[in-house]
Amino acid sequence: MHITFCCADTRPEPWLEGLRTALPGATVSTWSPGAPQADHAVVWSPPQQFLDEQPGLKGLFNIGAGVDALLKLKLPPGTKVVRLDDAGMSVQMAEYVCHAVIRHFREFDGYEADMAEGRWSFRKPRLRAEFPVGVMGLGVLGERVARALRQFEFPVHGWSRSPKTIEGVQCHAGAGGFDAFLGACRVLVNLLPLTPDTQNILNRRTLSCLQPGGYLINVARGAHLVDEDLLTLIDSGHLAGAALDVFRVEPLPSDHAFWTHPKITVTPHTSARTLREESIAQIAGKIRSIERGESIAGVVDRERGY
Ligand code: NDP
Ligand code: OXD
Repeated sequence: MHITFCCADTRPEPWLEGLRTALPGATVSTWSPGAPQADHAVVWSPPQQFLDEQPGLKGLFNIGAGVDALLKLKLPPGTKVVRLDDAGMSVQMAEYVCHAVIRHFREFDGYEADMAEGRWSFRKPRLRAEFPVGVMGLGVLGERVARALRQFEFPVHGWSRSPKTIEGVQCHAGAGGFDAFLGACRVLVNLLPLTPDTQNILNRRTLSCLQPGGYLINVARGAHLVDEDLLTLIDSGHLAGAALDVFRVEPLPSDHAFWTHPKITVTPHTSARTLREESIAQIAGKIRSIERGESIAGVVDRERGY
């Protein structure tokens, strides 16, 4: 069995070594133009030439959860496209989102500013009931985040394409349930995949539906958000601010208004990092299953886009 590795911005050696250890007997190598056909590929943002030259892949394993960049390419029709299925990401995402919600709710940003000025001053406690949090996308990451927020006793709403039942979370579904979901939330967390249906979904109209003093946490993809609309709504006072981890252009250009806006927190696409060991174990397990003719979880529905 031959496994080829083609991942942009990733040091190949530890991955190759890990895959060789997890799949003894397999030949594992980095792809270069003209390389022979492999059985499976481990990829992140591969060039189109790679896919054109590897039409017979059985599995194309993305080393991230989001497959939007991959699905923009022309993919071999018979190949299974497989996303990372948690692999240590959901706990990181829960940490990031709970931190962002609590930092905003408890005004820790304000206390940091006070400390910088040597000021000892209390802020009035806020009521959790007045900070309902909405999670857009209740998949592998969104469900974990919604459950984690419940642990802190925030009222939690969730929105997904198909109806869900999650204990303690008020679930809304489909286009018909979208505005009621938004209107029920003051803090909005985006964990949707980027698809033609969800591109620009965080815009002036939808963000205006949030309760006054709304706060946005975008941890999914930059192209979900219309940047100018967020700035307009913060500057008009309808939104209190935002914590942003993902951007239309990454790295975020140095002259972008988000860098210096006092009500916006920027992090460099780091809310849930790919963990190498967990990811290799998961991918190797799925390759073994495919080779045994078994079905696997995490196969992307190309029509749906996630
Ligand atoms: P999943 O595919 O497991 O979940 C996607 C969820 O979104 C599902 O609940 C799905 O509904 C819902 N959904 C999809 N389309 C729509 C729609 N049109 N309307 C309403 N709901 C919709 O994805 P993950 O939870 O694993 O990941 C989510 C995204 O997070 C990734 O696609 C990626 O972009 C981003 N991400 C960001 C990272 C970072 O570091 N910033 C790290 C990892 C991921 P249903 O359940 O009904 O299908
Ligand atoms: C992912 C990401 O999709 O890192 O996994 O954003």
